[in-house]
Amino acid sequence: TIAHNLGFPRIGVGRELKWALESYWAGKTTQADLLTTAANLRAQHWQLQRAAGLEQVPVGEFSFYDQVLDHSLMFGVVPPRFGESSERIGLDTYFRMARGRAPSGEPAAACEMTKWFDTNYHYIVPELQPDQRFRLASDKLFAEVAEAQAQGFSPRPVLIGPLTYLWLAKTKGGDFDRLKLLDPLVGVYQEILARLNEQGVDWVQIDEPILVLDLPTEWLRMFEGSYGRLAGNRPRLLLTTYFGALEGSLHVACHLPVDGLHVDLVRAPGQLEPVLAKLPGHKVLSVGVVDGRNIWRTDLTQELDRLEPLRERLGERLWVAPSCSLLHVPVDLAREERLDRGIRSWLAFAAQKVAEVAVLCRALDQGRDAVAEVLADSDRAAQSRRTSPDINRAEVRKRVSELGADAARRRSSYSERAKAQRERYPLPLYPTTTIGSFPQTAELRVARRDFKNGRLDAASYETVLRERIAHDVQVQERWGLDVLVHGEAERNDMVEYFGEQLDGFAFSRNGWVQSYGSRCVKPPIIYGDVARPGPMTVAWTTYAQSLTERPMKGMLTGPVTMLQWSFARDDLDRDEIAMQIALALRDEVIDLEKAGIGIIQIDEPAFREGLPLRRAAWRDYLDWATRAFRVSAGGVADSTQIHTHMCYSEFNDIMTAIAELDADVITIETARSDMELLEAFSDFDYPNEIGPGVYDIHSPNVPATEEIVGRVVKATRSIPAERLWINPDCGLKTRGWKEVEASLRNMVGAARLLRDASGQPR
Ligand code: THG
Ligand code: ZN
Repeated sequence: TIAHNLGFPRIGVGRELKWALESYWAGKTTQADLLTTAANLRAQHWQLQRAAGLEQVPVGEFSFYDQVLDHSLMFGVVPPRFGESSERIGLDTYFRMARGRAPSGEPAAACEMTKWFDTNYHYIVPELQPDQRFRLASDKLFAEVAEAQAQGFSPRPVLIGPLTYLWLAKTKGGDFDRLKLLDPLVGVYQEILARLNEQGVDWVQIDEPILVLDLPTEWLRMFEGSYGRLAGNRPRLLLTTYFGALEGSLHVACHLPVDGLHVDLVRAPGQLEPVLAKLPGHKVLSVGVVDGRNIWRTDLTQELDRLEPLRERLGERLWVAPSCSLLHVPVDLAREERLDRGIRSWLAFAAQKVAEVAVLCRALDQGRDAVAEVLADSDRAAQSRRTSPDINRAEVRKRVSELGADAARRRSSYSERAKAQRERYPLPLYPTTTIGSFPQTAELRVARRDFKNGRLDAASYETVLRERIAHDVQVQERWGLDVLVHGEAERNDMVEYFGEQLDGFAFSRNGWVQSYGSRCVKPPIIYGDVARPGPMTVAWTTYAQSLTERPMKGMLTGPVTMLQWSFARDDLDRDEIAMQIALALRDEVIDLEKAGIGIIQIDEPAFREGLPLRRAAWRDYLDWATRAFRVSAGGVADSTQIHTHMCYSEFNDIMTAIAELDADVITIETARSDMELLEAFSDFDYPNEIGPGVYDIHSPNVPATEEIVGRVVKATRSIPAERLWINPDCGLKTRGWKEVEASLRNMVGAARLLRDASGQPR
């Protein structure tokens, strides 16, 4: 039985690639240094996979920034604004496309970035022109194949399939049918496969994850013809699907002229039987049984119970792998010495997952006795996880199960609440506020690091934070904002900060996962029932409120986002985990209210990205996600104003659910689309208050006052002025103080001009 892997994380266990990239971008190291680091990482990762027991290693999934961008380069898909005309496109053009700038060369607008299916990984969106030509424009893949061969590995190159590549792309310079470009694109695939064949490659992995989406028939129909053209001079092809079940694409996926099919049996175990019934007898079936999207250790005995009969049926045709690329999990658990020993025994990162795949295959080939010790260890871990008292807490379960319908409802309707809130806070027309975070200084980061390493005591750390908060409050008063924030000096990542204070969450020290480019996140691990041992934000918020007469907004991360950006337990349904978090937040909201905080924001930036890949599952998700938010917000009086914030969302699909959140105020990202996103809200007749972001915080540019006035005037065509707030697009944490001051002063200036023009008091 062949043990294999669809892709390995490239960032490095100590984030070596991140540091090498950032130092190259800063001009501190040369391209040769960067290439050396990359080659070392590849060699190290191939060795690790072979040592674990894999015969083939994935090659070409290593990327300096993003694997979709690698394909754009390989196909010569470089937008004209980058002025690239060389035969082979180099690394600096590549970085300019990703970042809008590079160590050498003129700046140009960076390519768009968006989420890879339902993950927290962001890819660079290919931009296709109506007359787009494709040509083989990079040798990176072939060079890496040769590199692996020279080191004695058996490389299995990884390609994104032509239909998935086109699906992920967007058209520029006119709205045209991308499928028209399929034919010429397939020509380049033929050329690539022929070259890999010449290199002596045996198998190529070709990823078509769009086969698990609700694919329009015109797309599904194109598979057969294009894969038909890939027959002939090429290595054998393993068609890989992941993140879901094939369903409507089942027939096509099973009958394409390729040599094997990979299916995700973690997300979609039910598809095994239908696939077995359809798959022709000469094809390899690769089963993804080790979870590539989560960090739980596989229960090997239980897995063998499922695999052994399969091995009987398929013989040598059965391959075993993780469910998807391991890009979405951290590198190596061996680095987590500080993690609680019990919890650690339940986990597996990429290095451990590869070893699990190999052990499963050995047991299938040589019998369970050959790996008896590993199985016994796995059994013990599974047993301890099932019975741990830290995981199952009766009082938490009881509280969730006894929740009545009332818990998810505010006491009165929005219009009545709005009256009570206006009485409590007589804010001017066009009230100004910010999303919550202010820039963090180098001093603050050093203090946090020292505090975490025990070099700075708690009292001194607190002093640093208090000074920072006082500063942030003072500048907001000076600049004339109406609703203030404390600036979040005490927080690193918005999910990590809350997770650290809740029971049921654990933290790795090095569990980094690439988010985009060199940027990583360290998702918390939700291992048990979630409960709040005590208030989490009340002290900081009330301290900030004590410094000003103006309303101070309390700042929380919502239940759906906490869940979405964590590694969640797989032994409890997501709706139930979300509800446990919602109840913890509800208590925090009530405590803030008791402490006199009358405006509380519950951020849900990941609300849209949690939407399932298949439409049939949307209703269920939106129901529980909405309910979780409402439970977290539902415990307060009419006069307490609940805000929420959502980033970069395709709102049209979810407008009903957004209205059902029933937040008094929602702030959203609209500046980059020049307020066009607001149309979804006006078409829907959104009933509550909205703060459409009036400038883009992702760019260092300072918006002019007139520009902001123009945007607000545009917004008043969609939303009545009485229900409009004025705020930036998103948090200000990643910006510099200078541009923040200039931008916010202009923003407040714009609000004053607009109030004057409306004849209202300022
Ligand atoms: N938190 C979490 N997930 C997220 C975001 C977040 N997913 C979506 C979006 N925001 C991703 N954006 C970013 C932006 C910046 C960084 C990571 C993801 C970032 N990371 C630091 C780095 O890689 O250097 C590490 C930060 C740290 O040291 O804690 O800058 O906001 N959970
Ligand atoms: Zn945002």
